Amino acid sequence: MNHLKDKIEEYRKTFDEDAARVKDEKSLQEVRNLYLSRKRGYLTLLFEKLKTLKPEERPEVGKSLNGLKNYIQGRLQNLREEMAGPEETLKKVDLTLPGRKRYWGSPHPIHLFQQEIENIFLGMGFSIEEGPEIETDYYNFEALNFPPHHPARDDWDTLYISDDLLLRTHTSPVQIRVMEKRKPPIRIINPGKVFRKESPDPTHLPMFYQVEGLVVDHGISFAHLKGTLEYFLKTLFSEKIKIRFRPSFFPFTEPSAEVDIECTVCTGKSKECRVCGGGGWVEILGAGMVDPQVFKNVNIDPEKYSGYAFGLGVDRTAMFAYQIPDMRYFYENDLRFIRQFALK
Ligand code: FA5
Repeated sequence: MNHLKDKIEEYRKTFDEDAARVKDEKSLQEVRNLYLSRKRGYLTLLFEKLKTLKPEERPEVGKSLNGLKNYIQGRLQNLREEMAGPEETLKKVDLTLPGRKRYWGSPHPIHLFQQEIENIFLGMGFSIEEGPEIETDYYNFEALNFPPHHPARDDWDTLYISDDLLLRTHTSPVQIRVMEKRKPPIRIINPGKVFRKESPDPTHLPMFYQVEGLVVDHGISFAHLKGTLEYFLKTLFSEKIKIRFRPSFFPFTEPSAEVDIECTVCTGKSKECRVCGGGGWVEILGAGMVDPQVFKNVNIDPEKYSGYAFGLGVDRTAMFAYQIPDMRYFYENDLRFIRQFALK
């Protein structure tokens, strides 16, 4: 057995010396035959000798022998490629295959969509405000005219952190924060995350984005609200988008409305549509004229000023803008989906 092991080591060395002398196809073939020829190649002879070893000795020596064989074959292949030169290598490359594009990443589709919304409002002279995601009960509810224990609070499935702190359920608290520190005229939007204890489904998420809007000045009327929202939605979707204002209730606006657009997923043609339930309309925002009690809470005189406010669901609106049947796709982070929105 030791004799065979010595031989394997010896051939490894002599092969390296022989390989170093290879300079053309002929000398390469000679070295190959010397070691690998099926009749009298050095390695072929060693493999035959393997059979003479005791069965328990064979695996170890067999392994080294195979290692040497792989080494010699690999080295000879490299030598052949080195001698072939670039033209031969090019022949092996399929130039008709499409190139591999490197993907650099891109902002999230909801972020891009939010920017589109912001740009439309910036163009109308609105400015952008921010507010905290963790709110007090006062800003999320009380200052917005929800008295403690009022049943209207049940419409907002709230995640409480303590008795007084909560994850904001809407962006409306920013209305109060802005009116507390600034006096009219006010014309702002506030985009941001909101949270509700809800089970996800095609049109509901427990964490989603809203854009709040607030305008306060002398003589602001419902006509201003309607005209602004119509202009906004037509710019965001298209001139042809069908819009519907429906009477509704919010404690902080009076009168209040919810705004629906036609379901762009089925365009009202499918009775089984999972998105609009066959009704053909989908709600995307709540709105109304700022309630006089809210003005009083922030020391703005409701006799002198009036205003409107709205709160738009960004994810829900994006779903209809891109005709996506399920809002959850935005957050599953399947790159095949996400990359379709990437900035080019
Ligand atoms: C509100 O949150 C009010 N703050 C809106 C408002 C603001 C009214 C200012 C008046 C004045 P609502 O709960 O309806 O209202 O939500 C507003 C929008 O957020 C909905 O129209 C919808 O587009 C989106 N939305 C609501 N719940 C969800 C949810 N679970 N998942 C995704 N989007 C939602």
